[in-house]
Amino acid sequence: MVKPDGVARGLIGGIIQRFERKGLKLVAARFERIPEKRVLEQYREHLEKPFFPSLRHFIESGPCFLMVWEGKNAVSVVRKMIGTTNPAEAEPGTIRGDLALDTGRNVIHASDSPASAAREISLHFSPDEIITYKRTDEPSLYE
Ligand code: IDP
Ligand code: MG
Repeated sequence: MVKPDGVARGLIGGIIQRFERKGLKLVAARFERIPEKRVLEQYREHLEKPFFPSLRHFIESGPCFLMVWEGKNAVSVVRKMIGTTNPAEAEPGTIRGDLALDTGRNVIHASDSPASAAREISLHFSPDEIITYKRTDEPSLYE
């Protein structure tokens, strides 16, 4: 999901374009201010961390753009594309490496494993919001 800083900076379109051009398929999306309950649930592993209050406050401060992307090894591919948590250390060419400076304003969230992806998708989307369709370039994307 594009976090409130990425939305405020007008980065949604450029981020979508990166994933589309990679060959990933967008199967669900929503633009919303995430309610407190789902913010706490999404970041539950960080509840006791010192940065949690500011993280939570920031995520609740404005709208986010939530997306589900599908494709071969989508979770690990997307994690590589977003770059490391601290944008100052993120490789150039990654989203955080190209577009951010500060850990607390790192523009984008992505699930860190297939298990957390399954959990986060079901937290934010109902099954009928996940859309099945074909991209016409699929035969050229996969061997
Ligand atoms: P990730 O987003 O790369 O998966 P996590 O360790 O899961 O990184 O942390 C979740 C989010 O919490 C980060 O993206 C960042 O916005 C925030 N965060 C993590 N560590 C710190 C920190 O040390 N200071 C401030 N914010 C942090
Ligand atoms: Mg994480």
